[in-house]
Amino acid sequence: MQFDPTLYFVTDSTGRTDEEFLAVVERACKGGVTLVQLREKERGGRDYLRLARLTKAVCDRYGVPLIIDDRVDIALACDAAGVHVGQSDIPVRDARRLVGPDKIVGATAKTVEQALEAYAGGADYLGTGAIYPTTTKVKTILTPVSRLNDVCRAVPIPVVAIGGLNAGNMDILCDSPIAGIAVVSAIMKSTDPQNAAAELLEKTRAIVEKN
Ligand code: TZP
Ligand code: MG
Repeated sequence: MQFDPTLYFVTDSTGRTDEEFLAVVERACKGGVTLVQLREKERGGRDYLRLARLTKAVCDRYGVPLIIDDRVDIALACDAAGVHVGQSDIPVRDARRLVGPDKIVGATAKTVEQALEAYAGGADYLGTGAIYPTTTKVKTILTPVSRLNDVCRAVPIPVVAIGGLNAGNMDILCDSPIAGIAVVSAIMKSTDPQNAAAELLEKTRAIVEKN
């Protein structure tokens, strides 16, 4: 499946009603995010699937592919565009086998070794970070930009940088051969998610097109 990884909005519904959460997703889509990930660590399968269907309906209206974090079953059940697996989730190769060739499989890779393994297993893109300290994912080890760049050069698939990124600090990536960035807080916690997304998209495009 074709996708544009330039501005990958990873969501966090914590502390919001469905309506409030879906309104943020909609504003982000209006602002130009190119991919959305539903990332729910606390919900059981039934509740995760329910929110996935609601989120997909919003994303579909804007033509933005929806990726489901961690759960191949939820991705298949809601007919999402794909699934994202981390190093403690099922291996990329198994995720690929389960979803088939037509869905997007993304993977977290913090080292060149992990990147090569994910690519060999059939990953379509990689997420690498955390670039900056983040309160969204506790116990995340920081990834130096030099290592991010090594990961980008090691595989022929898009690599997105993640972790603590916002419009004010992403210049650290100005010489990096990334395909995009992934953010949670910079959009989720913004008082104006649409404008935040538009600004991030413009800045990320400038980096991606330059390198
Ligand atoms: N993986 C590495 S850092 C991170 C994830 C899911 C969280 C990024 O969130 P934020 O709020 O953009 O720092
Ligand atoms: Mg995971």
